Amino acid sequence: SERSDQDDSEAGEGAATLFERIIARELPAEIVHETATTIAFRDISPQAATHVLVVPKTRYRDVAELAAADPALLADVVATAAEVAAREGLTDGYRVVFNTGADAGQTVFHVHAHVLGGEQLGRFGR
Ligand code: DGP
Repeated sequence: SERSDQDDSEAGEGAATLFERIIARELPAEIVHETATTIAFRDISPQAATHVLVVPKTRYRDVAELAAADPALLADVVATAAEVAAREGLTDGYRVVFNTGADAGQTVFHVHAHVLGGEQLGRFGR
């Protein structure tokens, strides 16, 4: 049957998420960095001059679940974010954001860090 990506993301372990399909190269993305445990690619709808998503190759629904299950993998995600910032030339700083749940507007339930920079950023959300 027809199912959206968001439906897939809520379907448990059986269905591949959008980001799992990017990891598998089944969907195109502009990949900027990859490690054994993480992948980084440009956000399709950039909210800053530089906007890259860092995704662990193992799927957890959000950063809280990742932290509880595999803190070393969370550290890998943060280290990859720093490496991306260096590669992107974000020498004046950058922001790392994990949207978690509905009020934060999380839409893809495969944990990802947003790396934002390349300009002076506003102070947090509305
Ligand atoms: P959120 O779940 O709100 O933290 O953000 C999900 C982000 O994923 C959002 O900023 C847009 C981005 N996104 C959604 N679909 C695609 C896609 O197919 N390719 C890429 N590169 N980014 C996507």
